[in-house]
Amino acid sequence: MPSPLLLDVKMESIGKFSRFGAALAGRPVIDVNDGGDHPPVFHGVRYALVWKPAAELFRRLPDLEVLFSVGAGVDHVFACDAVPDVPIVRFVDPSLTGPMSEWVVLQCLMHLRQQRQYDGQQRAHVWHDRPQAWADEITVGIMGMGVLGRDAARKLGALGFRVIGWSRSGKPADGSLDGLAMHGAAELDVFLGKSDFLVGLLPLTAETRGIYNRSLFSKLRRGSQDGIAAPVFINAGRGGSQVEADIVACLEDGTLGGVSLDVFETEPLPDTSPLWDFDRAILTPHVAAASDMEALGRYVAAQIARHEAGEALENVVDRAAGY
Ligand code: NDP
Ligand code: OXD
Repeated sequence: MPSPLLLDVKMESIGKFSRFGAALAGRPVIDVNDGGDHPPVFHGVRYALVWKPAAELFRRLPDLEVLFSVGAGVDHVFACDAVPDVPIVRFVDPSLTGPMSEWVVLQCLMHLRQQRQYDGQQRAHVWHDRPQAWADEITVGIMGMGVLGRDAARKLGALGFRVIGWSRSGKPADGSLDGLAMHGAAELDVFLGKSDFLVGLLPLTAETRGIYNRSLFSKLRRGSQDGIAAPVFINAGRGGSQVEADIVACLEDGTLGGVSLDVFETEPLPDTSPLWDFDRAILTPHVAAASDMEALGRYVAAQIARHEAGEALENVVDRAAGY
């Protein structure tokens, strides 16, 4: 009998459980949120899949061997106490990467083609053509050149945008950048000074908390391109990396021309947030790349099969770095 997979997943899309279960190929599942009568300690449970798990969960899993994250990010795991000393495997899959790049490309095009301004003209029945810059006049700076940043870079590059990237270690960007790859604090200002559109695809760690703030926005390239309200900030990494009071103030005083945000300091975004009411703010409710449950089930099953065959797990988090 295979060891069960324990689930502690608080997200709406986990509703599609049937496809998830089928993809697990017969492995039993214990859902700690199913309202059932669960034991205080889950002896014999070697695997768990979590999203924002209960703070005390890990104390109930003495036999845990591998911890899986429902998403690519693992900040929700490190927010817990007593994170066990087992490999933490994050979700990396084309079903996540592709949609994220779609979202990033969509936002860059919305700002490039001034769609919000044309929406306003449409509402006011105004027929007026605006000066238009082209993609090859815009530099998109991507903060976070990991799995998601590299794919977005490739796809933006294919549309003609100039793309530059910034990361922690400056690992080679495997050809996804034809522009500059920069890294570390020393190169950040140069990177920002070249960026018309700034895309955030960083994980949330102690180093990246609050990194998108007024000081950073004020270093973006200014006064750039025809008609476009720039610079633009686009974030789908984590809301904890952005200072929303600064974003609001920077939209008000023109330090930022526009923003697209998928992630927020508090989710759901409180009804009282001024961000809701800016024409130049495009907001989506943390949906840039939702985990597909069937793909996730297949992924978890494949990783467990590797583990049980004595092969190395893939996409294991670096605990010291926090992502
Ligand atoms: P990766 O781990 O593959 O990439 C992370 C990138 O961030 C790497 O390039 C890394 O640098 C860089 N980085 C990390 N810390 C720093 C730092 N202190 N300074 C500079 N660069 C840093 O992650 P993914 O690309 O798979 O995912 C990124 C994030 O996207 C996730 O952590 C998650 O928060 C978010 N996400 C959001 C979703 C949504 O729907 N909104 C969906 C999926 C993910 P280096 O290359 O040197 O290691
Ligand atoms: C993720 C997310 O980290 O959906 O995958 O935010």
